[in-house]
Amino acid sequence: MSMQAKKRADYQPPVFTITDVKMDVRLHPTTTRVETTSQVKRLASEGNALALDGDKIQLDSVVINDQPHSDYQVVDGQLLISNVPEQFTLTIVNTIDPQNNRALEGLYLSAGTYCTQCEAEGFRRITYYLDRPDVLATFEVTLHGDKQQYPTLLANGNPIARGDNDDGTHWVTWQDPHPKPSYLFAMVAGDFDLLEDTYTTSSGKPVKLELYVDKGKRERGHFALASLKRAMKWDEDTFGLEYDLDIYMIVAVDFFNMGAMENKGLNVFNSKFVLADQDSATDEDFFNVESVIAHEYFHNWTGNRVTCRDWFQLSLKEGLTVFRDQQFSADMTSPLSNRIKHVRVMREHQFAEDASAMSHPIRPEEVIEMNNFYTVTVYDKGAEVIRMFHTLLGPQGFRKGMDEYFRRHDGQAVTCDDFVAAMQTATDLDLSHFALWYSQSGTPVITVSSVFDDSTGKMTVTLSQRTAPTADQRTKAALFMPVTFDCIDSQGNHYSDDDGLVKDGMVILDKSELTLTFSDVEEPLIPVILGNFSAPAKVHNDLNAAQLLNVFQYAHDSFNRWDALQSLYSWCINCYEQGTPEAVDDTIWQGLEAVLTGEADNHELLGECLVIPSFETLCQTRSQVDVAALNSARDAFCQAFSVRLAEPLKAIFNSISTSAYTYSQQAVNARRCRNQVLVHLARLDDQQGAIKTQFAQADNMTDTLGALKAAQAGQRQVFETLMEEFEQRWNQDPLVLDKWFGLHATTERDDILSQLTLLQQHPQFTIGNPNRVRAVVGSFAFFNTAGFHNLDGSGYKFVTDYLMELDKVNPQVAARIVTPLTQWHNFSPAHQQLMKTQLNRLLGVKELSSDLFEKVSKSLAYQSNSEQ
Ligand code: 7MK
Ligand code: ZN
Repeated sequence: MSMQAKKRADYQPPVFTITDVKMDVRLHPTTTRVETTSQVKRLASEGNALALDGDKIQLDSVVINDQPHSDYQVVDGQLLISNVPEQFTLTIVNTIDPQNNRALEGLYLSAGTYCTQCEAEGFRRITYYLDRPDVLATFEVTLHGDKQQYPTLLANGNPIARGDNDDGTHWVTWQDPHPKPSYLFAMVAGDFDLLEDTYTTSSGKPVKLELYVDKGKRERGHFALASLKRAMKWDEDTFGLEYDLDIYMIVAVDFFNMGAMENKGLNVFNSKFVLADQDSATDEDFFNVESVIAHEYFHNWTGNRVTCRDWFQLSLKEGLTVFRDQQFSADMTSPLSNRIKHVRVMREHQFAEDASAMSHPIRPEEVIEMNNFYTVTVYDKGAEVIRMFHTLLGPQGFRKGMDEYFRRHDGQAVTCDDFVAAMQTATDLDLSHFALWYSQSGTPVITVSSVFDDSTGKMTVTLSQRTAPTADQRTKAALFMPVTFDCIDSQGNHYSDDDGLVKDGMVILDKSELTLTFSDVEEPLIPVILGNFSAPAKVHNDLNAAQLLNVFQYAHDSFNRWDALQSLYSWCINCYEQGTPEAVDDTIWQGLEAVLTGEADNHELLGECLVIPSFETLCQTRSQVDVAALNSARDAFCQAFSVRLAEPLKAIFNSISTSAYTYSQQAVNARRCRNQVLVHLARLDDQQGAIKTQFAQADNMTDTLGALKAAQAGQRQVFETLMEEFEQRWNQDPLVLDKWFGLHATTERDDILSQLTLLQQHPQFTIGNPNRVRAVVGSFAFFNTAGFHNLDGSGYKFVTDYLMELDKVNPQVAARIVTPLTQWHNFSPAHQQLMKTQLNRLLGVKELSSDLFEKVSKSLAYQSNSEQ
């Protein structure tokens, strides 16, 4: 393992390439034998040795053109083979140990299933290879395994032959005709239930669809399969993209580090993004299944057919594919709640990452451990950048750019610059300035300031932008941003600017400052910007409570309306923090009451507007946070909200009926709204009955969990009773139990650490399963604000102790969970000290993984903005 950073600027094309690979794999728990025969060709003249990547594998033999070859050595994990011809056949035999592979990278055996994960650099744990995305080869794979234990043997592409061996094993040969990089390689062996279907593409080609799930879980797979068909249709309709093999397989496994993986023709999924039925899955789970199924399917074009030249270009495929899955979800469900969901991710997580030691552009400049760069910046900010192209070009222009991208680059491994160049052909706008989004990190802040002149009736509104220095970059330049602009008065009239700079409700902010003028104005107008979150920026717009309520009432853009209430809540919480809760006066409560009564039938908008900003979101507009003070201010405001608005809240609750479960958008919105109202009612002593009734009567997991979440905010005794009942009902179903683990781990209580210890002793808990670890330790570190940030330091220490154990088992998951500790700079000096103490303990660990090393060492070296 290397602790050395690799730099984007140091990219070199490969010296050799591999065009064809034949693999023969004999599965065995501890000594799986892998024989790999590759056609190797020299591309560049300099350098003699062929350098192959390898990790944790046992080399048995090297053969070149059928002759044993001994001129090789293993140096720093690489196999250096000297004295090789210009073009040759290379056969390597090695063994690997899938059973003891608990990092879940490469080939591993968990819960009786063999499975692989190769992105980003896991293939080198299977055999020595040119494990880089710009080496594309066709693969033919023969898998041998015990016929009883592993009746299903899968690999990429189409099955071309199968048979039985004399020793009770059987074999299947798979051929993938599409050249691919090694990170898209996959194999699976197990004993599954199978769901089958077919899809006929728009040009009339039939495709076999196969979904493999754990025995007994077949009925929970139907929604995923239906989602796949919707995604296939959508990509044909929206982008003219058809599937390109005869068979598309999805395998759901319980042990998986991430959400899912787009291996060519053979997706592997974390079972939580496949299995869903009304009893065991919430509306949110259904949504996630559909969106992750679509995401992996869309990768077939954006990722597989056109792939990344090197890992610094990860956003080329991920930002684009996230944008595509977001558009799909918006079309399948509803645009507003989708947009709000993604903006919450940006504000709670991406802005925090940008303000931390791990700050990086969507196309990172340097990387120690690639696994650490599957980030909200690369994915979600990357998708926001693609969205800006879409906004600027319009749907047709964007489609034209995409067509050109595929025309130029199908079958190639390319860069983000190649993507921008293809998009450029679809527009007269100069996109060169836009390239800065790929190289500059940090969150731009747009400040709105206005001057109203009573005597002339003129008003000017100035938008200025600034990006603060980040850990990785000191100097910043002005970005190119499409900014929606709406200007209203207190009666709800809308105004146009004198010079027509605002076109179709949008202005381009491409310099540090821009001024708009308005004439014939009788009162200070209210500027409303960044509707639909048109650029990934923060906004400073000093509106008072009355103005924010005006925005809610009159703005054209629903996102702006929602956002105005979020700002109002944040302002109110600030009053509580400052010890002036009375500033939240009757006019404000009446305004909020008007929101509730006025929108009582708009369940989608109201459901979102009733969510008080999370602690994490509130942190983004505050510095040196005193956790207990902010937390109790937020609690106090929530309490007042429940008491002051009890009557309209009860009225809404009673107006939404709970009819038999269907997963339709209208029903989802109604349930979300009702459950959100219930959380507010739960803070009232006389409403505990409503929670118990809902829990007892629910015919679906959404309402069951809604009752539990409400109970978590309500009386402890009710919560405990319902949680016990839930555990008895679901203790044999780990995927459902994760919800219970998560609720326990995020409950505020004095004895939370002993509770966590109990959870870890639960029969279903194991450190080897990432879903369990995330549900217990991850939920605590990310979302149990009071417990994690306890000023006696015990929360930080608990997480750190656990990470020390976890790092030996699964460094990738450990490095994700360490994130909240690395964001010490958000908090007050006392917190900072305690957090850094724990980070230092981690850094002192012998044989710390490169994953944790990179994040912990960067975090400790970081001088936060306030210290600069
Ligand atoms: C999503 C990579 C894979 C983080 C979020 C995913 C991963 C990590 C799914 C694994 C993916 N290529 O499709 O992006
Ligand atoms: Zn992806």
